[in-house]
Amino acid sequence: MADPVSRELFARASKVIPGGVNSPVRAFRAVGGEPIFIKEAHGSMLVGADGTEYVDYIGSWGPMILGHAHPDVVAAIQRAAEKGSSYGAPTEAEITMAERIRDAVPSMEMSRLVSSGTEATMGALRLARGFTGRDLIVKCIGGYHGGADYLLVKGGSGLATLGEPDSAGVPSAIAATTAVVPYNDAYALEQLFAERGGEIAAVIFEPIAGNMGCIPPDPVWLDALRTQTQNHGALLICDEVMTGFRVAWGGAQALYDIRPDLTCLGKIIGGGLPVGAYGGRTDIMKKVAPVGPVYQAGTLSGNPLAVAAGLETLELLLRPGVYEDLEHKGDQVQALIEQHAGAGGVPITVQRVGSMLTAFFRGKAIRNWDEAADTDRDAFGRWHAALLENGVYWPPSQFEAAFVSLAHDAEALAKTSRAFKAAFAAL
Ligand code: KE4
Repeated sequence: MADPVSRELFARASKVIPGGVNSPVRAFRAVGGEPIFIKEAHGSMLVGADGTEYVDYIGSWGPMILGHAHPDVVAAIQRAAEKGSSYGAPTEAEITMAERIRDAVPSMEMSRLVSSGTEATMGALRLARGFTGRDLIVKCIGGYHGGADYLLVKGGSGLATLGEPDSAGVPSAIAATTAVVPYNDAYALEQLFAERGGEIAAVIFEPIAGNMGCIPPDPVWLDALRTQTQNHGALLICDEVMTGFRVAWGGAQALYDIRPDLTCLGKIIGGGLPVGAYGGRTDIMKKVAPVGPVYQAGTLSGNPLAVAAGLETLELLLRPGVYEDLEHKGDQVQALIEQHAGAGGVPITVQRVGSMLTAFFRGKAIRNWDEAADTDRDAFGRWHAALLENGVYWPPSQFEAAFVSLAHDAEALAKTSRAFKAAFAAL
């Protein structure tokens, strides 16, 4: 049960904002109850509207890998703000960001900054269609790549939670330009290419699925993605909005040795401020306006404050041992879930890559959307509510990944352990 202050705020919000939230998943509809409103955050902690502190495993859905309100990031934003908040003209910092992205993710020889992950995937897909002269795009059932019409086809994340494979308002003619295959299904992909390979502009996929819960890729699947696109003249687009700089400095493509044609980034590269990016092979990126015929633009693209926050965040992620530390912290959280679930006799499968993980309420491994949907969401909802009662704010959906930050210290993990113990016992 949400605290009285949050309940009052939610009632007020619901009068002027659809569902009382600015993004559906925040409304707690997947877990029941009403959302806890947040008034501030620091390190690994969220502070609720009534002052209650929670160990945070949402991490703003990925960006807050350093923890909240990191002093160096705050200072970088303050310094930038004192010089003005937006110019609508190029700055040196944007060059530095593009160079930093290229150095970290070598497949991104050139990149364009935008203001969200949705814009990044929209830009990449329009570019793929413009470059290939083809219309059909392919995505995975349960994959989520933001809110563009042609991507809201059997979506994951919020859409999956809503149980609506398509969104209202998406014209059927637009939806028909998107084909879907199950995640980790190389055979289905090969079949689709055999039937329609000549029509396919691109395949866009999450190299680690995060929007149906955390599902690592099968090596055969990864190989089929690269082989099939290569053999049929289609582009391979890695949507690393969530995994970029999360699972490794070079993202999931570094972890699994993938060489995509285009990559989408977001979240962490903005350090909590609105930044997305798409980029890839120079010959493809040179099709983007103003040098090429594929138009894409944005008033606040490359915004000085957002780029300052992103550059400082990336700088701090370059420190030695950061990803080993994130791996260790992620491993500790996984071990705590398994320990306390086991003690409570609750069938749980934890799937994790580095510091992103999901506790699936199912006793078997999950490889795709259908298996993710075969989870006990009622139990998940009760577990989520019990965690909140015990001071842990876990992502309010079975179909989301949880995120551990560098700020999750021994004290935060001890609080988490006590909350896991109480929550599993309460099931
Ligand atoms: P945004 O437009 O929300 O910045 O990014 C869209 C997006 C694109 N690609 C991937 C792989 C993503 O995970 C996302 C957004 N992720 C969700 C969390 N699963 C955002 C949370 C929300 O919708 O409120």
